[in-house]
Amino acid sequence: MAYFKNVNKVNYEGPSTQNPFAFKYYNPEETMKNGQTMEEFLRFSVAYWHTFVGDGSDPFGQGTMVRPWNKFSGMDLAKARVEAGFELFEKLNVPFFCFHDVDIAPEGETLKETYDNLDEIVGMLKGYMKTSKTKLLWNTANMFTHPRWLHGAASSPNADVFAYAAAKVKKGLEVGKELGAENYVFWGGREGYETLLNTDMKLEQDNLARFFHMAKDYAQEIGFDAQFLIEPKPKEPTKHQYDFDVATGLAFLQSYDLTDHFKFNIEANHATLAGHSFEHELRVARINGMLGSVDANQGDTLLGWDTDEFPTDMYATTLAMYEILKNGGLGTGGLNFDAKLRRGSFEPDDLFHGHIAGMDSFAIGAKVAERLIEDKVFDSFVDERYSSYKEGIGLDIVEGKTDLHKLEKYALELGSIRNHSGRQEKLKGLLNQYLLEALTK
Ligand code: XUL
Ligand code: CO
Repeated sequence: MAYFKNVNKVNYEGPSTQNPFAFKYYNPEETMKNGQTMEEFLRFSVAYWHTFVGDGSDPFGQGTMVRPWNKFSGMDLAKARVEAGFELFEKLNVPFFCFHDVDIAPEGETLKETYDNLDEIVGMLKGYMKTSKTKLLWNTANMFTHPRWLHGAASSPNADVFAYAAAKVKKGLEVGKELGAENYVFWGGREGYETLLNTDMKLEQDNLARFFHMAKDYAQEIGFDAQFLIEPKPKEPTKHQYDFDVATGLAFLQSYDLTDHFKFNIEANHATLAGHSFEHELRVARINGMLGSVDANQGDTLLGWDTDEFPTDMYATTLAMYEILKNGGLGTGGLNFDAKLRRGSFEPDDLFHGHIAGMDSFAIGAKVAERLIEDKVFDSFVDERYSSYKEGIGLDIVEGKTDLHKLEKYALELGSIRNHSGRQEKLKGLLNQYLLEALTK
């Protein structure tokens, strides 16, 4: 059955096309400067939860999304979503998708029943994946929706909940292996606290680390070599989440000897919720060798919550691609559209409009960023800005050849200190020039 009757395969038609169901900038076959095709480099992925499950409900109103598969329920609905899924993947020509366990199959009355439901749908997914090019970028366990997680999962004060969470992740790792997932994601939706008055923070964090170690051990035991990823988010749903941002997550991984097994999945809107820019989080991860994957979306600067919009801000996509190119790509990671349509964009066609806009925006970002890097627009400036560390006292500092005695002696002999302009406005103007040039070429 065709669920998206209005849309045929979405092809690249170039910037002047009038066809709304065509790519204007994303040309999967175009070779980038690094020799990879855009498809190989950008590694786009569809998020199962927003695209096939999300109904558009918000705290004030019920769902609005018109989805032809919603005439089914239970396992029939789960199966219809798989059919709709592969139709959309093929029409959008995306290489990857991602899901939480509960997105693909309904939870049963018991854990065993949940496993059975999962097994049936995983079998069906596997069948579809045999003939489709779309692969699994990552899977994860939803440990935040059901009431059992009300105090957390691996950081719950209730050991039974910890055990239940462990069972879900064990199953998730098996499913990931079965479907050839390239990564496995942990996002601690309820791993945090509401008030310190009832919280043993030390035990909760120790337990979270124990949980990650057990997951890593089990993955090794079954030969599942996916990259593990932590997805930082400061708050929402909890008031304070332990995976607050990349820097906090990194300190956690370092404290608990987990850095060899984890990288970060960075979500744009989570960065802004933490008071950072998207590129800041990518930079922190990159310079620490921890940039694994990206949840591509954007927030709204006028709103203080996670709006998960499809990414269309070309400054953000350009500066994100700048970091990703500097990282040498995302390795086994990708650009997963953890993005949902606005409540008013309720028609199935809108799913295509959202993804096309997002894919085109990142393609523009990639093209602009690779030119900025090739022309050393910022690099040459940054290089010059730090040139005092390439010789004399600066080189001694960098090479560890000084101490406070030597530096004091040097400072006492200094005449006047001369600083140089940071040229922020000039650099921003250059960024505009490169963006516009890429768009008009
Ligand atoms: C929630 C969020 C999650 C993770 C996976 O804000 O981003 O969907 O990506 O659990
Ligand atoms: Co996400």
